[in-house]
Amino acid sequence: MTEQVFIGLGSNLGDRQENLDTAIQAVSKFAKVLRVSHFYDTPPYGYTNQNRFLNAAIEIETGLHPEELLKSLLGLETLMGRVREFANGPRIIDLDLLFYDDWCLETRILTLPHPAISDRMFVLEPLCDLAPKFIHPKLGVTLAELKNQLKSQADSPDAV
Ligand code: PH2
Ligand code: MG
Ligand code: MG
Repeated sequence: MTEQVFIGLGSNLGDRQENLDTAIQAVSKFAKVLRVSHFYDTPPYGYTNQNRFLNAAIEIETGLHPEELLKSLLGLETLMGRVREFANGPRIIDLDLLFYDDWCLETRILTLPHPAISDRMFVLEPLCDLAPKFIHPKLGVTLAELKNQLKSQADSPDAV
């Protein structure tokens, strides 16, 4: 069994709250959902011409290997009707495997930790609800520190 596995959830199409609730319920069929973060209404990051997102994170316990877990998450996205049109575009549901204990790996289908954690407040904020002291196994700093770093970057103006 795993110690600390975190999944990030996001939705910006249809009933966003219902989509996240449905996804969490469905994840609990193949993993034990230990904790759910607060839910955050966030501005779209990356591709900005789309609806706001509802984001959250969950902590789970599982006997599944990371790639099996990823396949279960992607299968659930498809089951919920997700259609991939373009990168960072609108989605009914997005389920990202963020951390699998302290595993660092790069396979054809999976990178651990998820490569886009430290620059995304919509990921760090819910993660910090669950585990502010969790150490990012590649960067060697806590999630709370990453969140503070990102916040101070966003606050400080660029020199011209
Ligand atoms: N997901 C993306 C791209 N941009 N922006 C917000 N606010 N929330 C997301 O979950 C999100 C995003 C690609 O995964
Ligand atoms: Mg994502
Ligand atoms: Mg994804």
